[in-house]
Amino acid sequence: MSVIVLIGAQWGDEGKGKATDLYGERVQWVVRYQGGNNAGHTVVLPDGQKFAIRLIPSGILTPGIKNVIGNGVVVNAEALLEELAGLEERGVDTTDLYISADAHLLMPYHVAIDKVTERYLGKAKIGTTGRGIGPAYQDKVARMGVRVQDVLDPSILRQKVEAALEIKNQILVKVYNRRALDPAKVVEETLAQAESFKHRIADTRLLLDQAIRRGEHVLMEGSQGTLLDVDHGTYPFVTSSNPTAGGGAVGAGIGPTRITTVMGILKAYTTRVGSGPFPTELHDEWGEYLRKTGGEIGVNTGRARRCGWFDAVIARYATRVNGITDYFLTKLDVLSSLEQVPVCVGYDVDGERTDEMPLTQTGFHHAVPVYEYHPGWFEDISGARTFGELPRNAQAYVRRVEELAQARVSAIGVGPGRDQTIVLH
Ligand code: 2SA
Ligand code: GDP
Ligand code: MG
Repeated sequence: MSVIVLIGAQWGDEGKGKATDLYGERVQWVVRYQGGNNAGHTVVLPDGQKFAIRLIPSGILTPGIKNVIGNGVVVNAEALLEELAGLEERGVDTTDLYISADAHLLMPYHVAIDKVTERYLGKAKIGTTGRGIGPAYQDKVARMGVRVQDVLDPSILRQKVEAALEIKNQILVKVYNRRALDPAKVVEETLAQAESFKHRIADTRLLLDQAIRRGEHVLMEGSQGTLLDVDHGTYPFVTSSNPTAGGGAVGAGIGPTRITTVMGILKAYTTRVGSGPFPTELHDEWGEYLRKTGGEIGVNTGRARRCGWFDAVIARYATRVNGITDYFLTKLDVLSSLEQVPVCVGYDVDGERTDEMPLTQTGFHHAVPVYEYHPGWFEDISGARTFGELPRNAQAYVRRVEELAQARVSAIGVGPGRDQTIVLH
């Protein structure tokens, strides 16, 4: 058996959906362990069909795979049903989707509070997806959350929603000058939605344990990325969960000793959505070039992603905090046709050179990248299927990334398609 955790090594959108889809052929289970419908994973099937997956594990697109929404996820019931309907409309069999009884429900008031808080913060805003993720996790940690299992007991659900709204309505009305939400209506809507997903509620820890004992393979699919982790990321410009590998054990209920592989997904350059420091960000025509060539637009919100060169400091940090054993280097094709390819190997922080993440957030804000320049390649590499078919300079770039990131590159993406991948190990 193997338990693989697949995580983003940068600020998300590294191409995790495609990677999950690729490894999907080797596993029987795909598990989401954190985040919610703030995620956006793109999968392009061999017949060219493109799917944008938000809350549901990407494994849903591979027939025969069982999919789990783990206890660490926050579930917006309306978004879940919409996504299910959208998949079913396109002929996807959604039978094998199980939802942890202990996952939290993301409620309409979380969305309202996320949006008004961002507006209230003005210039200091986080640049959230506006999906209510932060407020939902706040309630979870404050022990005021509503869990998926609560829909099985309407009187408990009512009590919890009433208690939560007692406080939330004060905030919405008094602080933000918004309308109060009616608890009875919220409960009624939640119960109506539950009719369509109740049959999927399960003790998913037990299901996964039984599967692992049978020798089946499990893939834990991270959303967002290492630098968006609430503990290890560029706080406060982060999401409110733990995408890093350790979060996989917690958010799926699979003990850490059972994890066999930690696969980091690493884009051959860097992108970020939302606010926060980003040392290699390009504000010139090269940033625009990467955005256009790489199609760097948010899957959920349609926001343009900020773009910059590859940052080896971040990659090495991701290797360390996740215990990455292997990398999937994506979007190498986007770097074709550049005279030279810059790689950030360290930072100058207020006149001092460092090759590691600065100790403080202020240090990271001040970090100026130190670049080395690699000769580029002009060949179209999207048809390459072996490492040997890559131009020599592209091979050298990959080897240098490997050396700087301190973990081997096991796969390389040369296009968005499922088959546009070079597998090395
Ligand atoms: P939130 O909504 O509370 O999680 O936002 C907090 C920060 O986390 C960032 N974040 C993301 N960054 C990249 N991609 C994400 N998913 C979508 C995608 C984003 C989209 O795959 O394209 O459609 O815009 C994602 N989700 C959260 C967010 O930008 C904030 O910086
Ligand atoms: P995720 O959130 O990490 O799953 O990534 P997204 O789906 O948000 O963004 C990645 C984008 O890159 C998607 O549009 C993918 O189809 C695309 N993509 C993934 N791998 C490659 C690759 O190797 N080359 C190119 N050109 N596109 C890729
Ligand atoms: Mg994404």
